[in-house]
Amino acid sequence: MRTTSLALSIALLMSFIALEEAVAQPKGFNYDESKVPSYTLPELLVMRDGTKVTKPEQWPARRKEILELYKDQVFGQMPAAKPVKVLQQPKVHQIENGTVEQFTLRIGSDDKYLDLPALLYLPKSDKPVPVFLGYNFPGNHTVSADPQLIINGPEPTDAKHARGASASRWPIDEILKRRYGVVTACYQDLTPDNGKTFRTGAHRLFGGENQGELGANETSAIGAWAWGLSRILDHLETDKRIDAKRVIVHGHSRLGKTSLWAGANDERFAIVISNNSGEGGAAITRRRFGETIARINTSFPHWFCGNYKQYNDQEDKLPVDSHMLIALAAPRPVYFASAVEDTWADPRGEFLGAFHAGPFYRLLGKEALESEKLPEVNQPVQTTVGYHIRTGKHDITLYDWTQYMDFADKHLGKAK
Ligand code: GTR
Repeated sequence: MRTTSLALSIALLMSFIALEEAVAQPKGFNYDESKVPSYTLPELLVMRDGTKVTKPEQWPARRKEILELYKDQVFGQMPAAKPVKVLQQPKVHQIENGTVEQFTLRIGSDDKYLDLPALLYLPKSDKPVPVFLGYNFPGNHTVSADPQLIINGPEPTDAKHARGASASRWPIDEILKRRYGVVTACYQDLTPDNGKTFRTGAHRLFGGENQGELGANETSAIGAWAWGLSRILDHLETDKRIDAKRVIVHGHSRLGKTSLWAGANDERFAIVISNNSGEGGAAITRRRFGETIARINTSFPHWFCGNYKQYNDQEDKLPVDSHMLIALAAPRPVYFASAVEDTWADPRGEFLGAFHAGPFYRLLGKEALESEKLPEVNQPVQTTVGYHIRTGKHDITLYDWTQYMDFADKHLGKAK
């Protein structure tokens, strides 16, 4: 009797897992490691004219080449900075482990601007604090159930946009207790995540009144989101309570692609963290495992520039791959996280992207991932290039945050 009910429970659990996987694994894509095609990665340490890169002095020139390729072929041009100011006095209140400040950043000139509602948590500290900077998905008020958080827009009616809806992704108290600050804004308040309307956000400030599909190397939505993170950093540099030399840029999924691109362009970010970023982020695209270029360009045509469309089903023609995007963070610490059930994002591909960026780090005298073998589950490796794969789904969890804080303590010094 007991055995039967146990067998039933296991069967139920298995069917639940299968259902979960079916949802996370769109059909018609490869999830079988033995079917990954053989591929050759573009050389990281060879200049476009064929010169080998063997000395640290050659790094800036090679870095520039890779950055230009990414601007031209993948994410589009990175617009020049615009002025940033705080619009009115922040709304401040206390919580158990620190202070909450809500304010609006006005980005741009007096006649052409974008107003971005921002949320800042500061721990109790009498020293300038390091902060984690990253966007949230559904709105600042979803970060915590705190009733004092301002809702930007109408009162939400669905669970996904309710107060505190994404609180599990923002363990604010744990972060504050470890003396880190948190600054966030809703990514859609910067640029709408919509193929038709994305130019109604930050793009208005970049000039050019394009319509329709993205131009060849026009700034993509990911490009605009990354640009916005740098504008928030411009503001953080003016706040004496924040140690602007210890700003850690992070993001999950599409925002993990964004944090990588922000860190590549803006060397003021002290650490770059990319959580479950998958295709177009940390994953080696030539593996064609899970999501592919053709699929992402079809589902999200506004995420990448026009030139990127020519690589649909032509991965081998792409002059870059994710190891090169990751190498743009060097010599700064960079961290990647995968999740076992997140096969759509290709966990092994994410790891290999980080692994193959290693030569750039070693050239600059830093330690990188040593083994090509995927680390054991829940066993983080925290050299200057850090990585873990945890149990569970596509998400950002307290487990992920704990590793990020350990990594930041280790590489930037423990926050006080
Ligand atoms: C998926 C997309 C992924 C990832 C994810 C997310 O639909 O295919 O590349 O970015 O969205 O951002 O949640």
